[in-house]
Amino acid sequence: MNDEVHMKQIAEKVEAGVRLSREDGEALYRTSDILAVGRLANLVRERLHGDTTFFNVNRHINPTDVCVASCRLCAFGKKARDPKSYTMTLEQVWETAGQGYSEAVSEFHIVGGLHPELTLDWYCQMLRGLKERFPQVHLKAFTMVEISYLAQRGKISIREVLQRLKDAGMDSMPGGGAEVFSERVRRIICDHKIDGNEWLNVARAAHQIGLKSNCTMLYGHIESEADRVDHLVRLRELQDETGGFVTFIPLAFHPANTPLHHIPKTTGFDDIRNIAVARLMLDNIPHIKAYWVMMSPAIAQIALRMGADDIDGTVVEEKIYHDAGATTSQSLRRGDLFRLITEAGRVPFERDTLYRPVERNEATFTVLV
Ligand code: V47
Repeated sequence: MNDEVHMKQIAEKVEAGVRLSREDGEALYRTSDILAVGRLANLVRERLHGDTTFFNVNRHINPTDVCVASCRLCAFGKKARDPKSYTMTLEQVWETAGQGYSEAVSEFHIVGGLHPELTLDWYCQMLRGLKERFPQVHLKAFTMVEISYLAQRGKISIREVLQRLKDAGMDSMPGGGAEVFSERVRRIICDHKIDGNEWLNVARAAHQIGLKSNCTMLYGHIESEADRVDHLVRLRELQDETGGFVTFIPLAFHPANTPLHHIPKTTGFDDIRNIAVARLMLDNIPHIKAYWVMMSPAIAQIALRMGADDIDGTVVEEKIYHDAGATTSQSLRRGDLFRLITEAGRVPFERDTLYRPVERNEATFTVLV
Protein backbone atom coordinates (compact mmCIF):
# COMPACT_ATOMS: atom_id res chain seq x y z
CA MET A 1 0.00 0.00 0.00
CA ASN A 2 1.42 3.40 -0.82
CA ASP A 3 1.67 6.06 1.89
CA GLU A 4 -1.07 8.23 0.41
CA VAL A 5 -3.61 5.38 0.50
CA HIS A 6 -2.41 4.46 3.99
CA MET A 7 -2.93 8.03 5.25
CA LYS A 8 -6.48 7.93 3.89
CA GLN A 9 -7.16 4.74 5.79
CA ILE A 10 -5.68 6.23 8.96
CA ALA A 11 -7.94 9.26 8.58
CA GLU A 12 -10.98 6.97 8.29
CA LYS A 13 -9.93 5.10 11.42
CA VAL A 14 -9.39 8.30 13.43
CA GLU A 15 -12.71 9.73 12.31
CA ALA A 16 -14.45 6.49 13.37
CA GLY A 17 -12.54 6.33 16.69
CA VAL A 18 -10.73 3.08 15.79
CA ARG A 19 -7.38 2.31 17.47
CA LEU A 20 -4.30 2.80 15.27
CA SER A 21 -1.80 -0.02 14.68
CA ARG A 22 2.02 0.04 14.85
CA GLU A 23 2.09 0.25 11.04
CA ASP A 24 -0.22 3.26 11.18
CA GLY A 25 2.08 4.91 13.72
CA GLU A 26 5.11 4.37 11.52
CA ALA A 27 3.28 5.80 8.50
CA LEU A 28 2.38 8.89 10.55
CA TYR A 29 6.05 9.38 11.40
CA ARG A 30 7.10 8.81 7.75
CA THR A 31 4.82 11.26 6.01
CA SER A 32 5.93 14.83 5.55
CA ASP A 33 2.29 15.94 5.30
CA ILE A 34 2.38 17.51 8.76
CA LEU A 35 -0.87 19.36 8.11
CA ALA A 36 -2.75 16.09 7.52
CA VAL A 37 -1.30 14.54 10.69
CA GLY A 38 -1.92 17.72 12.68
CA ARG A 39 -5.52 18.00 11.44
CA LEU A 40 -6.29 14.46 12.62
CA ALA A 41 -4.57 15.03 15.97
CA ASN A 42 -6.54 18.25 16.40
CA LEU A 43 -9.76 16.35 15.73
CA VAL A 44 -8.98 13.96 18.59
CA ARG A 45 -7.84 16.82 20.83
CA GLU A 46 -11.04 18.78 20.25
CA ARG A 47 -13.17 15.67 20.69
CA LEU A 48 -11.60 15.20 24.14
CA HIS A 49 -11.17 18.78 25.33
CA GLY A 50 -12.75 21.22 22.88
CA ASP A 51 -10.78 24.47 23.03
CA THR A 52 -9.80 24.05 26.66
CA THR A 53 -6.05 24.36 27.18
CA PHE A 54 -4.58 23.47 30.53
CA PHE A 55 -1.73 25.09 32.42
CA ASN A 56 -0.63 25.24 36.03
CA VAL A 57 1.45 27.37 38.35
CA ASN A 58 4.33 25.23 39.52
CA ARG A 59 7.91 25.26 40.74
CA HIS A 60 10.65 22.75 39.99
CA ILE A 61 12.89 21.60 42.84
CA ASN A 62 15.98 19.46 42.14
CA PRO A 63 17.40 18.54 45.57
CA THR A 64 20.65 17.12 44.15
CA ASP A 65 22.46 16.72 40.84
CA VAL A 66 24.73 13.99 42.23
CA CYS A 67 24.03 10.83 40.26
CA VAL A 68 25.65 7.40 40.26
CA ALA A 69 24.48 6.80 36.70
CA SER A 70 26.40 8.32 33.81
CA CYS A 71 23.76 8.58 31.13
CA ARG A 72 25.19 9.94 27.90
CA LEU A 73 21.96 11.82 27.23
CA CYS A 74 22.22 13.90 30.39
CA ALA A 75 24.00 17.18 31.15
CA PHE A 76 22.55 17.50 34.63
CA GLY A 77 23.98 14.59 36.67
CA LYS A 78 27.42 14.92 38.31
CA LYS A 79 29.65 12.71 40.40
CA ALA A 80 29.78 13.44 44.17
CA ARG A 81 33.50 14.28 43.88
CA ASP A 82 32.81 16.96 41.24
CA PRO A 83 33.26 20.36 42.94
CA LYS A 84 30.41 21.72 40.79
CA SER A 85 27.92 19.15 42.12
CA TYR A 86 25.42 20.13 44.78
CA THR A 87 23.17 18.45 47.32
CA MET A 88 20.72 20.52 49.30
CA THR A 89 20.14 20.03 52.99
CA LEU A 90 16.54 19.46 54.04
CA GLU A 91 16.38 23.09 55.17
CA GLN A 92 17.65 24.22 51.77
CA VAL A 93 14.96 22.17 49.99
CA TRP A 94 12.25 23.77 52.13
CA GLU A 95 13.79 27.20 51.65
CA THR A 96 13.98 26.74 47.86
CA ALA A 97 10.34 25.70 47.85
CA GLY A 98 9.47 28.93 49.60
CA GLN A 99 11.47 31.23 47.29
CA GLY A 100 9.05 33.39 45.36
CA TYR A 101 6.27 31.27 46.82
CA SER A 102 2.82 32.72 46.83
CA GLU A 103 -0.53 31.14 47.52
CA ALA A 104 -0.74 30.70 43.77
CA VAL A 105 1.71 27.79 43.46
CA SER A 106 -0.28 24.57 43.23
CA GLU A 107 2.51 22.07 42.45
CA PHE A 108 6.12 21.31 43.32
CA HIS A 109 7.78 19.13 40.67
CA ILE A 110 10.62 17.37 42.51
CA VAL A 111 13.24 15.19 40.79
CA GLY A 112 16.97 14.69 41.20
CA GLY A 113 19.97 12.47 40.57
CA LEU A 114 20.53 8.97 41.99
CA HIS A 115 22.44 10.02 45.10
CA PRO A 116 24.48 7.22 46.68
CA GLU A 117 23.90 8.39 50.26
CA LEU A 118 20.49 10.04 50.55
CA THR A 119 18.15 7.52 52.16
CA LEU A 120 14.47 6.79 51.80
CA ASP A 121 14.02 8.29 55.29
CA TRP A 122 15.66 11.52 54.11
CA TYR A 123 13.23 11.78 51.19
CA CYS A 124 10.28 11.00 53.49
CA GLN A 125 11.39 13.79 55.84
CA MET A 126 11.75 16.13 52.88
CA LEU A 127 8.16 15.43 51.79
CA ARG A 128 6.78 15.73 55.33
CA GLY A 129 8.56 19.06 55.79
CA LEU A 130 7.13 20.37 52.52
CA LYS A 131 3.62 19.27 53.46
CA GLU A 132 3.92 20.95 56.85
CA ARG A 133 5.04 24.23 55.30
CA PHE A 134 2.94 24.18 52.13
CA PRO A 135 -0.07 21.97 52.90
CA GLN A 136 -2.08 23.03 49.84
CA VAL A 137 0.69 22.32 47.32
CA HIS A 138 0.56 19.05 45.36
CA LEU A 139 3.86 17.12 45.51
CA LYS A 140 4.62 15.55 42.11
CA ALA A 141 7.84 13.78 42.92
CA PHE A 142 10.43 11.20 41.81
CA THR A 143 10.85 9.41 38.50
CA MET A 144 10.42 5.63 38.24
CA VAL A 145 14.23 5.50 38.04
CA GLU A 146 14.68 7.15 41.45
CA ILE A 147 12.13 4.79 43.00
CA SER A 148 13.88 1.72 41.60
CA TYR A 149 17.24 2.98 42.93
CA LEU A 150 15.83 3.59 46.43
CA ALA A 151 14.40 0.06 46.46
CA GLN A 152 17.69 -1.45 45.33
CA ARG A 153 19.74 0.50 47.87
CA GLY A 154 17.37 -0.07 50.78
CA LYS A 155 16.85 -3.74 49.77
CA ILE A 156 13.08 -3.31 49.95
CA SER A 157 10.35 -3.76 47.37
CA ILE A 158 9.30 -1.11 44.88
CA ARG A 159 5.84 -1.21 46.37
CA GLU A 160 7.13 -0.47 49.87
CA VAL A 161 9.23 2.48 48.67
CA LEU A 162 6.20 3.90 46.88
CA GLN A 163 3.91 3.34 49.86
CA ARG A 164 6.30 4.99 52.31
CA LEU A 165 6.76 8.03 50.05
CA LYS A 166 3.02 8.23 49.51
CA ASP A 167 2.41 8.10 53.28
CA ALA A 168 4.96 10.92 53.69
CA GLY A 169 3.15 13.17 51.20
CA MET A 170 3.99 12.22 47.62
CA ASP A 171 0.76 12.94 45.74
CA SER A 172 1.68 11.79 42.21
CA MET A 173 4.70 11.18 40.00
CA PRO A 174 6.21 12.93 36.98
CA GLY A 175 6.90 11.05 33.75
CA GLY A 176 10.67 11.42 33.38
CA GLY A 177 13.35 8.81 32.91
CA ALA A 178 11.43 6.70 30.39
CA GLU A 179 13.64 7.84 27.48
CA VAL A 180 12.95 5.28 24.69
CA PHE A 181 12.26 1.70 25.77
CA SER A 182 14.32 0.06 22.99
CA GLU A 183 17.24 -1.87 24.53
CA ARG A 184 19.48 -1.06 21.57
CA VAL A 185 18.95 2.66 22.13
CA ARG A 186 19.26 2.50 25.93
CA ARG A 187 22.62 0.73 25.69
CA ILE A 188 23.94 3.84 23.98
CA ILE A 189 22.15 6.77 25.59
CA CYS A 190 21.55 5.56 29.17
CA ASP A 191 23.11 2.17 29.80
CA HIS A 192 23.32 2.75 33.56
CA LYS A 193 19.61 3.26 33.87
CA ILE A 194 16.84 0.71 34.59
CA ASP A 195 15.49 -0.93 31.43
CA GLY A 196 12.15 -0.20 29.84
CA ASN A 197 10.39 -3.14 31.50
CA GLU A 198 11.52 -2.00 34.93
CA TRP A 199 10.33 1.56 34.21
CA LEU A 200 6.92 0.15 33.27
CA ASN A 201 6.90 -2.15 36.34
CA VAL A 202 7.48 0.77 38.71
CA ALA A 203 4.74 2.78 36.96
CA ARG A 204 2.39 -0.22 37.27
CA ALA A 205 3.15 -0.56 40.99
CA ALA A 206 2.56 3.18 41.52
CA HIS A 207 -0.77 3.06 39.71
CA GLN A 208 -1.77 -0.04 41.70
CA ILE A 209 -1.39 1.78 45.02
CA GLY A 210 -3.45 4.69 43.73
CA LEU A 211 -0.74 7.11 42.57
CA LYS A 212 -1.30 8.76 39.22
CA SER A 213 1.73 9.50 37.05
CA ASN A 214 2.77 11.08 33.80
CA CYS A 215 4.83 9.44 31.08
CA THR A 216 7.38 10.76 28.60
CA MET A 217 9.44 9.80 25.55
CA LEU A 218 12.84 11.31 24.78
CA TYR A 219 13.19 11.67 21.00
CA GLY A 220 15.64 13.19 18.55
CA HIS A 221 18.82 11.19 19.29
CA ILE A 222 19.52 7.75 17.79
CA GLU A 223 16.07 6.17 17.91
CA SER A 224 14.22 4.97 14.80
CA GLU A 225 10.60 5.62 13.92
CA ALA A 226 9.82 2.00 14.86
CA ASP A 227 11.43 2.59 18.30
CA ARG A 228 9.19 5.61 18.85
CA VAL A 229 6.07 3.69 17.90
CA ASP A 230 7.07 0.72 20.06
CA HIS A 231 7.52 3.09 23.03
CA LEU A 232 4.08 4.62 22.52
CA VAL A 233 2.41 1.21 22.12
CA ARG A 234 4.00 -0.08 25.34
CA LEU A 235 2.72 2.95 27.25
CA ARG A 236 -0.72 2.44 25.69
CA GLU A 237 -0.73 -1.22 26.77
CA LEU A 238 0.10 -0.36 30.39
CA GLN A 239 -2.57 2.34 30.33
CA ASP A 240 -5.14 -0.25 29.18
CA GLU A 241 -4.19 -2.24 32.26
CA THR A 242 -4.00 0.48 34.97
CA GLY A 243 -5.51 3.73 33.68
CA GLY A 244 -2.90 5.51 35.84
CA PHE A 245 -1.24 7.78 33.28
CA VAL A 246 -2.64 11.29 33.20
CA THR A 247 -0.43 13.06 30.66
CA PHE A 248 2.12 12.17 28.01
CA ILE A 249 5.00 14.59 27.36
CA PRO A 250 7.27 14.11 24.34
CA LEU A 251 10.73 15.44 25.30
CA ALA A 252 13.10 16.68 22.59
CA PHE A 253 16.72 15.70 23.16
CA HIS A 254 19.00 18.67 23.93
CA PRO A 255 22.55 17.62 23.02
CA ALA A 256 24.67 20.53 24.37
CA ASN A 257 27.05 19.65 27.24
CA THR A 258 26.34 15.92 26.88
CA PRO A 259 28.65 13.24 25.42
CA LEU A 260 26.17 13.12 22.52
CA HIS A 261 26.77 16.79 21.63
CA HIS A 262 27.46 15.87 17.98
CA ILE A 263 23.78 15.01 17.45
CA PRO A 264 21.87 17.92 15.89
CA LYS A 265 19.01 19.51 17.82
CA THR A 266 15.48 18.51 16.86
CA THR A 267 13.59 20.65 14.38
CA GLY A 268 10.25 22.37 14.90
CA PHE A 269 8.78 19.97 12.36
CA ASP A 270 9.78 16.92 14.39
CA ASP A 271 8.63 18.53 17.65
CA ILE A 272 5.17 19.12 16.21
CA ARG A 273 5.06 15.67 14.61
CA ASN A 274 5.79 14.02 17.97
CA ILE A 275 2.93 15.85 19.63
CA ALA A 276 0.51 14.95 16.84
CA VAL A 277 1.49 11.28 16.50
CA ALA A 278 1.33 10.85 20.28
CA ARG A 279 -2.20 12.30 20.35
CA LEU A 280 -3.23 9.83 17.66
CA MET A 281 -1.53 6.70 19.05
CA LEU A 282 -2.23 7.26 22.77
CA ASP A 283 -6.00 7.05 22.50
CA ASN A 284 -6.33 6.13 26.19
CA ILE A 285 -4.15 8.83 27.78
CA PRO A 286 -6.23 11.94 28.48
CA HIS A 287 -3.67 14.72 28.04
CA ILE A 288 -0.76 15.55 25.72
CA LYS A 289 1.57 18.23 27.01
CA ALA A 290 3.58 20.65 24.86
CA TYR A 291 6.33 21.39 27.40
CA TRP A 292 7.32 24.95 26.45
CA VAL A 293 10.71 24.79 28.21
CA MET A 294 11.73 21.98 25.90
CA MET A 295 10.12 23.02 22.62
CA SER A 296 10.13 26.83 23.07
CA PRO A 297 6.97 28.86 23.75
CA ALA A 298 6.65 29.51 19.98
CA ILE A 299 6.49 25.85 18.95
CA ALA A 300 4.43 24.90 22.02
CA GLN A 301 1.85 27.47 20.95
CA ILE A 302 1.50 25.92 17.48
CA ALA A 303 1.32 22.47 19.08
CA LEU A 304 -1.92 23.62 20.78
CA ARG A 305 -3.54 23.32 17.32
CA MET A 306 -1.81 20.03 16.45
CA GLY A 307 -2.85 17.70 19.28
CA ALA A 308 -1.61 19.23 22.54
CA ASP A 309 -4.11 20.38 25.19
CA ASP A 310 -1.61 21.34 27.92
CA ILE A 311 1.33 23.74 28.03
CA ASP A 312 2.74 22.79 31.47
CA GLY A 313 3.29 25.60 33.94
CA THR A 314 5.14 28.66 35.05
CA VAL A 315 7.93 26.17 35.97
CA VAL A 316 10.40 28.51 37.81
CA GLU A 317 14.06 27.51 37.79
CA GLU A 318 14.24 24.61 35.37
CA LYS A 319 17.71 22.97 35.49
CA ILE A 320 17.75 19.71 33.47
CA TYR A 321 17.16 21.32 30.07
CA HIS A 322 19.08 24.49 30.80
CA ASP A 323 22.19 22.48 31.73
CA ALA A 324 21.77 20.83 28.31
CA GLY A 325 21.81 24.16 26.51
CA ALA A 326 18.14 25.20 26.42
CA THR A 327 17.92 28.88 25.61
CA THR A 328 14.31 29.31 26.69
CA SER A 329 13.52 31.37 29.77
CA GLN A 330 13.66 29.54 33.13
CA SER A 331 10.10 30.54 33.89
CA LEU A 332 7.03 32.18 32.39
CA ARG A 333 4.48 34.27 34.20
CA ARG A 334 0.89 33.25 34.42
CA GLY A 335 -0.02 36.17 32.14
CA ASP A 336 2.47 34.96 29.47
CA LEU A 337 0.87 31.51 29.45
CA PHE A 338 -2.56 33.14 29.13
CA ARG A 339 -1.41 35.11 26.10
CA LEU A 340 0.15 32.10 24.34
CA ILE A 341 -3.05 30.14 24.78
CA THR A 342 -5.59 32.82 23.86
CA GLU A 343 -3.62 33.92 20.80
CA ALA A 344 -3.87 30.34 19.54
CA GLY A 345 -7.65 30.73 19.78
CA ARG A 346 -7.87 28.41 22.78
CA VAL A 347 -9.41 28.86 26.21
CA PRO A 348 -6.97 28.86 29.17
CA PHE A 349 -7.88 26.64 32.09
CA GLU A 350 -5.74 26.79 35.19
CA ARG A 351 -5.55 23.30 36.61
CA ASP A 352 -3.98 21.56 39.56
CA THR A 353 -1.77 18.52 38.90
CA LEU A 354 -4.80 16.24 38.53
CA TYR A 355 -6.63 18.66 36.18
CA ARG A 356 -9.12 20.01 38.71
CA PRO A 357 -9.86 23.72 38.31
CA VAL A 358 -7.85 26.13 40.47
CA GLU A 359 -9.97 28.92 41.83
CA ARG A 360 -8.20 32.25 42.28
CA ASN A 361 -9.14 35.07 44.51
CA GLU A 362 -8.31 38.62 43.45
CA ALA A 363 -5.27 38.94 45.75
CA THR A 364 -3.35 35.94 44.37
CA PHE A 365 -4.31 36.88 40.82
CA THR A 366 -2.72 40.32 41.02
CA VAL A 367 0.51 38.85 42.42
CA LEU A 368 0.89 36.79 39.30
CA VAL A 369 -0.32 38.68 36.27
O1 V47 B 1 14.01 12.36 32.96
C1 V47 B 1 17.54 14.54 30.55
C2 V47 B 1 15.07 14.13 30.09
C3 V47 B 1 13.61 14.41 31.80
C4 V47 B 1 18.10 15.58 28.77
O2 V47 B 1 5.88 14.74 34.25
C5 V47 B 1 16.74 15.31 28.76
O3 V47 B 1 4.92 16.69 34.12
C6 V47 B 1 16.56 16.34 26.77
O4 V47 B 1 10.62 14.36 32.78
N1 V47 B 1 17.87 16.62 26.70
C7 V47 B 1 13.19 15.43 32.84
N2 V47 B 1 15.98 15.67 27.78
C8 V47 B 1 11.99 16.26 32.38
C9 V47 B 1 10.69 15.55 32.62
C10 V47 B 1 9.43 16.35 32.69
C11 V47 B 1 9.42 17.66 32.28
C12 V47 B 1 8.23 18.38 32.37
C13 V47 B 1 7.10 17.83 32.89
C14 V47 B 1 7.13 16.52 33.33
C15 V47 B 1 5.90 15.93 33.94
C16 V47 B 1 8.29 15.76 33.22
O5 V47 B 1 14.30 15.08 30.79
C17 V47 B 1 14.58 13.35 32.22
C18 V47 B 1 15.06 12.86 30.89
O6 V47 B 1 14.14 12.00 30.32
N3 V47 B 1 16.43 14.66 29.86
N4 V47 B 1 18.57 15.10 29.90
C19 V47 B 1 18.67 16.27 27.68
N5 V47 B 1 19.97 16.51 27.59
